[in-house]
Amino acid sequence: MGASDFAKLPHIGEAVRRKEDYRFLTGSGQYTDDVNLPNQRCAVFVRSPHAHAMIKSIDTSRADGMPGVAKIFTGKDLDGKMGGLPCGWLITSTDGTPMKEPPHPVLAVGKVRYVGDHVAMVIADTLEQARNAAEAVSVDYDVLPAVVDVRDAAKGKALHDIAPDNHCYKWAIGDKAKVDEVFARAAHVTKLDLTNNRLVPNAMEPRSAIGSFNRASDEYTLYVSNQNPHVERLLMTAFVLGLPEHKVRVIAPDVGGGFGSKIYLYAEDVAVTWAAKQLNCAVKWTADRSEAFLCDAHGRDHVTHCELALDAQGKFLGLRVHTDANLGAYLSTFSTCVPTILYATLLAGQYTTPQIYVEVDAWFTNTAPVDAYRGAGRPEATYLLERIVTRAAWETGLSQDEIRKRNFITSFPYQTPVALQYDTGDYHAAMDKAKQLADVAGFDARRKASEAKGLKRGIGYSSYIEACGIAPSNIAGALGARAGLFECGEIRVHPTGSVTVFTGSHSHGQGHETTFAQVVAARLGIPVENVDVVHGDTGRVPFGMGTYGSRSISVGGAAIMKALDKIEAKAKKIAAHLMEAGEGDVEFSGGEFKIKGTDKKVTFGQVALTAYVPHNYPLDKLEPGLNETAFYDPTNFTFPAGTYITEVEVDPATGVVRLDRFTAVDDFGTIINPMIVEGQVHGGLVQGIGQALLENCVYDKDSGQLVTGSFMDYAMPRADDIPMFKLDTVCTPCTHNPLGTKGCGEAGAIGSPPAVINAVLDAVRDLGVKELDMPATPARVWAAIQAAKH
Ligand code: MCN
Repeated sequence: MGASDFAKLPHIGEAVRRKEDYRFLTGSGQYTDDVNLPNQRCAVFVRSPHAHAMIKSIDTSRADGMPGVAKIFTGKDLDGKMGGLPCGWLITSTDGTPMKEPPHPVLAVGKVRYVGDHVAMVIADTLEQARNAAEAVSVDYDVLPAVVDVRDAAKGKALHDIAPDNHCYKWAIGDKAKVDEVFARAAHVTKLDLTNNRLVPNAMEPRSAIGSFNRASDEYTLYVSNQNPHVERLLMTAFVLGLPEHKVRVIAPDVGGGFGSKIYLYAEDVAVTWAAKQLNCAVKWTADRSEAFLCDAHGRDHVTHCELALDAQGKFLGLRVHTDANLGAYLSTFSTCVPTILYATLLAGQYTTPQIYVEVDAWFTNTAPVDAYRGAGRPEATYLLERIVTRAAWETGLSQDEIRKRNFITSFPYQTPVALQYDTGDYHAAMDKAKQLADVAGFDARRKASEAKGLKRGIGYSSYIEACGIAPSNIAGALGARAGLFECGEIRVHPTGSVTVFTGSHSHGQGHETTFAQVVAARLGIPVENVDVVHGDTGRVPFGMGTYGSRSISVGGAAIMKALDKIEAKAKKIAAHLMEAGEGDVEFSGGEFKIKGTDKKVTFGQVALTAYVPHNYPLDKLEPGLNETAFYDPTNFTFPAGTYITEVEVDPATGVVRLDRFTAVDDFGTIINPMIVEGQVHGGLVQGIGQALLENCVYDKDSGQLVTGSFMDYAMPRADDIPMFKLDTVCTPCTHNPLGTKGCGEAGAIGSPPAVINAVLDAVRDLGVKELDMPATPARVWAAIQAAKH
C-alpha cells in the first residue's frame, strides 16, 4: 500500500484517545521501581566525591559487618571478570589519528574521573542498611586537578593514559578548500561565537534496575528503565559480561520519560545483573534525584565559532564551523555520533548554502559523560545556524524572514554539501503560515504597547530541519558509524481476529500503544480496541533497536506495515480458498476480502478464524496461522522541518524575560494522531524554552563539583514560564516510508532555543547588546545591557 492510500484510511489523522492513559491516570502503571522480586536485596553505589583522584585504598571492613550487608564489591572484584562499558556507535577520527576509546570499568579501578563515578556497590537486605553501609565504606583518595570546561581540556591533567591531551577525536565534513574560496569572494561575512549550554535530562522517573538470576534455567532477567532493551542486552552480553544473549532477558516496563538519557548501557545495569548470580538473589537499585543529576548522561555542551559568507543579495555562499564538544569523563554508548553525524550533517538547515565545512574536536573532561538528549546534535546545529542567520539579517539590513526566504531550498530531492539528501519539504509554506498565525503584521503595534510600559519587545525566528528516523544503515555506515538501526515488527493475528503487535520500538511517553494500534486497525479494518501493542521485553519481542531520534513511527511503524503486507498477502490466499476464487481476484479493503466484480466477500475475522481452524485447508500449499514478522531498514532519514516565531518582553531594568507568544508550524508528513503529535510538540517546546531561558548545568571550575545538583539550583521550566502555544502544520509526506510520516518527537526541542534567543536579542539590540548565551537569565540579560552601556 502506498503512503497516499495509507493516509486516506480510517483512524489515520484521528485524535484517538491514548489507550495507555487509563493505567497511568489510575496509578496502575508499572515502573521498574514498582517491581519487587522474591529474595530481593538492595544496592547502593559508593560514588566519588572528587572530580579527579587516584584511589589509594578502599576499606570496607567496617561496612562489611554492618546489619543486613550481603556483599560489597569494588572495582578490583569485578576487574578481569567482565569487560568495560562499550561505546557502541564508534566514529573514527577523520584526521588520520585513531579515536581514543579509553576503558570504562563498571566500577572504577585505580582512578575516579568525575563526581559521582562508581567506586563500590554495597548490597544489603534493605535500602536503609545498604545506605548506612555505603556511608561506612572508607576510600582514601589522592586528589588530582580537575578540568571541566571544554575550552581548557587540552591544558588539564590527563584523565586517561591513551589521551595525554584529553583529546578524543577530530572529525570533519565538507570541502575546506572550496569553503575558503567562497569566503574569499564574499560580499559580507558574519561571525559568531556561541556556547550550547550543558543540560541535565531530568526524566520524571529516575533510572532503576533489578537484576535476577534463575539457577534452574541458567538465565538472567534485568528489569530496567530503558529506551532500547534489545540493544541494552546486546551490549551487556556481547561486550561486558560475555554471556550468550539468549540467556539474558531485559524488560523495560513502563518508563517515565527518557529524553535520550535512557538509551545507554549504564554501569548500574551491568552491576546488578552480574551481582544477582554472585549472591543468588535479585538485586535492585533505584537512583535518587541527586544521583540522576550526577550520573545520568548529560546533553549538549558545545563551544563553537562559526562564520557565514553571503553575496550582495543576501544569498548564503558558505558556512565554516569549528566546534569543541565536551564528551565528559568517559565515552557513553552513543556519545561519539552526537557532535558528528547527528550535528554537522544538519548544518545546511533549510538553505541552499553550496559550501559547508565543519570541524569538530571532541574532548574528555572531569564531568559526567555527555550523550544524546532530546534532539541530540540537531538542536546544537539548529541553534548555531538560526542564530548566525538572524545575526546576518541584522548586519545586512534584511528582515529575519526575508533572509531565510531568499535562501530556502525549493526543489527536491535536494543533496546538501554535508551528506544528507532531503526528500521533500515546503519551507515557504511553513514560513508563510507561521507569519500569519503569529500575526507578524501586528508586531509593531505590540512593540509600541510594550515600550509604553517601559519594556522592550523582540521577535525571533527559527526555521529548523532535523534528520529523524535514525538510522538508515547505508548512510550511517558511510559516515563512519559501526551500525545502522533498522526496526522489527511482528503481527500476531489471533483466531478471533484481534491482533497483538510486537514492536522493537519502546514507548516511554510517546503513546505508541495508541498510534501503532491505529496503524494496524487502519490497515486491517478492525477497531483500534482490538489491537494491543507489546514492547520493551526481549523475551516477547523478536528484536528491536529501540526509541530515540524520533524513529519509532517512521521505522518501527514501517516494519509493522511490512509485516502487515505479509499478513494481507497470506490472508488473501485464505480468503481465495474460502471463496473458491483465484488469489489474484481477491481485493482487501475496510476489513473485507471481496472478489472483484462480484458481491462475494468474507470478513477479516472469518479469515483469521480459518487460519487457525483449517477445515478443508490446502495444507500442502498454505501453513495454518496468521503471524508475520518483518524487519525494516529505511533508505533515508525523514526530514521534519518548520518555522517557529516567538515574541518576548524584556524588562531592561531587571533583565527579566517574559515569553509572550510562541507560534510553531511543523511538517511531520502524514500525521497518525494529531493529539499525540501536538503533545509531543508541546513537550519539546517546553524543553527547548527551558534550555533557552532557565536550564544550565554548571560544574565548579576548580573543584569539578556539580554546582547545579538539585532542583534548587537547576531551574526547570514551569507552567507559568510558558505561553499558550499556537500550533499548526503543513504536510509534505515522506517519500520513502510506507506511512509518509516524519518524526515529531524532538522537533520542539530543536527549533525553539534559537527562536527564543533571537527574540531576546531583537528586544535589546537597540540597547547595544550583540551577544547573549543561553540560558538568558535575568542576571545575564541585565549584565549584557549594562556592559553594552559602557
Ligand atoms: N506520530 C504521529 N504522526 C507523525 C509522527 C509521529 O502520530 N507524523 C506519533 C507517533 O506514532 C508516536 C509519537 O507521535 O506515538 C512520537 O513519534 P516519533 O516522532 O516517531 O518519535 P518516537 O516515538 O521515536 O519518540 C522518540 C522521541 C525522542 S527522540 C525523545 S528524546 C522523546 C520524544 O520522542 N522523549 C520523550 N518524546 C518524548 N515524550 C515523552 N513523553 N517522554 C520522552 O522521554
